[in-house]
Amino acid sequence: MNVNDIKHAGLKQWVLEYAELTTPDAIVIADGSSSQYDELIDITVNSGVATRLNPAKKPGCVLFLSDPSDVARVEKRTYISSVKEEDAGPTNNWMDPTELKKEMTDLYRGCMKGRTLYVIPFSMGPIGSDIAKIGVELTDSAYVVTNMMIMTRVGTKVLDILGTDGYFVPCYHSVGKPLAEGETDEGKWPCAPMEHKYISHFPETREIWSYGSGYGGNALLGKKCLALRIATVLARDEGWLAEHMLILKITSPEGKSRFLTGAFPSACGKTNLAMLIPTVPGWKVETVGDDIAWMKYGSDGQLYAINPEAGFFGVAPGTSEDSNKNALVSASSNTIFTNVALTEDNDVWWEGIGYDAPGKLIDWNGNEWVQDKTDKKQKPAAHPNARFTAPASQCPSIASEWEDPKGVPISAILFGGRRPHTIPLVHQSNDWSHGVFLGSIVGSEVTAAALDVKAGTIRRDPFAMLPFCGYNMGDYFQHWLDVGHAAPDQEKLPKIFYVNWFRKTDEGKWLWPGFGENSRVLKWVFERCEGTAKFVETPIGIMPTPDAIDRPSGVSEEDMKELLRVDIDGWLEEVEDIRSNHYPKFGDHLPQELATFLDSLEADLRAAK
Ligand code: O2Y
Ligand code: MN
Repeated sequence: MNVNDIKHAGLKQWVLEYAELTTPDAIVIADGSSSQYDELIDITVNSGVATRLNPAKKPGCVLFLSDPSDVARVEKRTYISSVKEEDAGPTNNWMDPTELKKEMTDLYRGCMKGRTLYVIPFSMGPIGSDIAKIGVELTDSAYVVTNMMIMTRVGTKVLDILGTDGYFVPCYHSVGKPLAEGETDEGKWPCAPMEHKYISHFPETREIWSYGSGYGGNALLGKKCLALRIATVLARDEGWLAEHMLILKITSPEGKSRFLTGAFPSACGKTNLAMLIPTVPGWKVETVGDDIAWMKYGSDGQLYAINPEAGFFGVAPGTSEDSNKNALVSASSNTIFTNVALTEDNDVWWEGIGYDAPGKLIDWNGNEWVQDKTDKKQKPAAHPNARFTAPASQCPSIASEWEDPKGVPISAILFGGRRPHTIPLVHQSNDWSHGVFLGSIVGSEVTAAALDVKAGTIRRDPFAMLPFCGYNMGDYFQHWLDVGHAAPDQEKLPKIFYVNWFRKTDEGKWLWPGFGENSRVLKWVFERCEGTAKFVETPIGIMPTPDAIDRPSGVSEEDMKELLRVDIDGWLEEVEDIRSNHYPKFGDHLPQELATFLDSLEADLRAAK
């Protein structure tokens, strides 16, 4: 298929205009076929940018090593370019759209010289689902095309749904590295310097313009850019929710199933939770999605969720048989690895894989690397944000409903973060609006995925959406309240919980083992939905009684008490921080309802002191 075969006149004209600006050597339409996927992989392998892995160990897998300047999402180069700065709000970078488009148009001019322009028609959500949205990404990166083919539904079947005049979200992308006559990449990952990288969103016109980075969330534009930043704007206008949430199915020994979603900031183990293997006998957890949920009311008044993605872009370091066996199996074939280390027999290795590095490796910088456990300062062989891109269909725990076009009915929503102190193992909101308050105050310790923020500090990350909300976050809080008020049946609203697997003692020891043992908390959540769990009302919300959650081995009765203690002084400090540093950022856009929850929380804590 070539560009002249595109039946959608608007799409064809848009492609040709971008080609005229960027001057590629050729235009190729991504048709979604496995033969085209294989050809694209061949191109990257033959050009030296990718290495094919050992087919006996990792069939159908390749490894890419990126440029050291291009290893993660770059929040400081990410813009919400609404017409009015106030509409982007205090948590987003903003530039005037006319100015930004002029600057980026200058960068795009001639930027694909010596390269191929790929047209990627993609669907976020099962093709043809009422909830799905279509995007078209124009890119000069074969890496992006192959990753998009795993992460989304790509190809001519999407063009068929678009027809001659269907709506699509237009997404421009370029790695920003034109080639001179006869020049090649010489096996190096192409990208532009940091000051030329832009990840831009135009909410009013629903456009995405990305330049200069070929990596992950900056370049696979269906994910964070469309399915979150632009989708939040669509969701606000159309009355639904586009969220940074996993979706899982939990089934009791009696065979009753419920679906939950969970919002956790980046690097809090969302993928591990979505693929959890329960330690509680007889219970089963299955995966619907690990990163993004779109939720809408069904005709029965229940909130339904779909996973708009088709793959996992998971963090490799720390992924092992113990921490997430299902992820390892998902990524054992037909997977693209980025920035992990290469072994001598062309397999992959990373820190936290569960065994020592076998012999001499090539690290993510392309240098020889031999593990030296005596050297505490040895640089890691895999980049801390190294990734696997694996098809969701390969996940052993994938739920049979994961592609159901109508979505799955949601019983509970979890919020959580990486909080060493104060926040208990689990507490439940008193109602939906109180749950919105809990979502609005989520905070977490920062780690590698957001490289431009200092690691180790706690940052407030409301609803785990700080880097992903496409409009003023104060208005987003109001939208969540409005969705609750507009529920066709208040009784059918999901119950909302705040969990924290990351509590530590003052000596820095973990109080809770996490991973599969988190199923004990999910069981309590499930039982709250059934109305059978033991609970107590407290100043911060509804909590398990000390005996309501079975203790895993290694967790003493004292530990459990501490995990479920309402730390009045800690919470009063939390209130003070929210009052002085967090809520004031939103000015007039902060819903009064949330300010009132903060006042009553403080009053209830003081009364309990
Ligand atoms: O660093 C990147 O480009 C990827 S970030 C990412 C990838 C998959 C799922 N979530 C995230 C995130 O940052 O939340
Ligand atoms: Mn994420």
